[in-house]
Amino acid sequence: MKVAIVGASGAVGQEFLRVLDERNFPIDELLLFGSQRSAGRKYTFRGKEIEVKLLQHNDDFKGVDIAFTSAGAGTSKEFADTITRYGAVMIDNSSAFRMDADIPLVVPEVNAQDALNRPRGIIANPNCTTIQMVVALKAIENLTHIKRVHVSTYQAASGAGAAAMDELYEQYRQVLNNEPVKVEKFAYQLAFNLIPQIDVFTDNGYTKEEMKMYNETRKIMHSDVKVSATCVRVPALRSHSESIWIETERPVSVEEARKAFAEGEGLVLMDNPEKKEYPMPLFLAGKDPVYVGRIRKDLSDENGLTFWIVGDQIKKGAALNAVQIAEYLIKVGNIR
Ligand code: 11C
Repeated sequence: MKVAIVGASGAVGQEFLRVLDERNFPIDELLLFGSQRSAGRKYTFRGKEIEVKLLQHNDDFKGVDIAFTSAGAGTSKEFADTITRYGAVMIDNSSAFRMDADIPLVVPEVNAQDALNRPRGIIANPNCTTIQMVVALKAIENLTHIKRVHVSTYQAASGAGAAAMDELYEQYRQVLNNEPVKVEKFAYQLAFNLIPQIDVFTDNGYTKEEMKMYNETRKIMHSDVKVSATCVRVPALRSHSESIWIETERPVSVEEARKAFAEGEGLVLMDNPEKKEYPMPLFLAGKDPVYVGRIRKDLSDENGLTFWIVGDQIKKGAALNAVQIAEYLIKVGNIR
């Protein structure tokens, strides 16, 4: 398999290198691409040093089977034709194509088969908050239809990239040293704070991030579910957390939900209130699954259930989900 990573120097690009290696992904040749800024950097993969090439409109993607792209929506749009021209499957982590009718939007635990129908050779990887939420929702949707979701997210600095993670560290250091706090990657100081805005506001008062949760969830689940989200940036480093309330067609008991989550693909049940066991971002960074805990009946709605999930934003929320899509294509013999 000839594999390319576009955006190799970013937080997600670097995670691709780790995930591909730890999952023994079959690679004969790995190509790394980046912008002017990262071209020339060298990274080691399976003992071999690979230099990042400048992403250009040329024939570099000839012979490439799979291209994982994570360099922003603008770059994905500009280079999609160049990347897919010779038959490479482009698995794109950006928001560029997610809602296009002829581009599948895939979370393997939920709708792997959608990846087989890709007229433009592109498969979109959903937004991180959507990915981890639909993995959990699927376990309940298998029992009874979910009609409504209310969700508040607690999103780590990692969602804004590697430089934003560094900025959070720096801000804590600056505050503790009584130095002026530098704010570049976030709208406000994030250290010792919460910011109830991720991405820009849309006309209905919701942010783009919140509308992604609405639209992407419906597309992935092939569902008429309504999703109302409040997305908040919190000073955690790299795992996103979500407080989720669902209304189902028929009531689901806590015991039934626990069993469904425990057996759900890609999920780990961590729900033991007596022992103070519940998912927390500090302890779950770097892990593959989505963790579920704090499962309760909603006190205001017979058909309501509420729970808490945590998933590593860079892993399941980005690189791991994309690699799992590729693994599925290999498994069913559908790469070319
Ligand atoms: C964040 N979810 O946490 C965003 C990052 O559409 O892929 C990913 C944005 C996207 O800031």
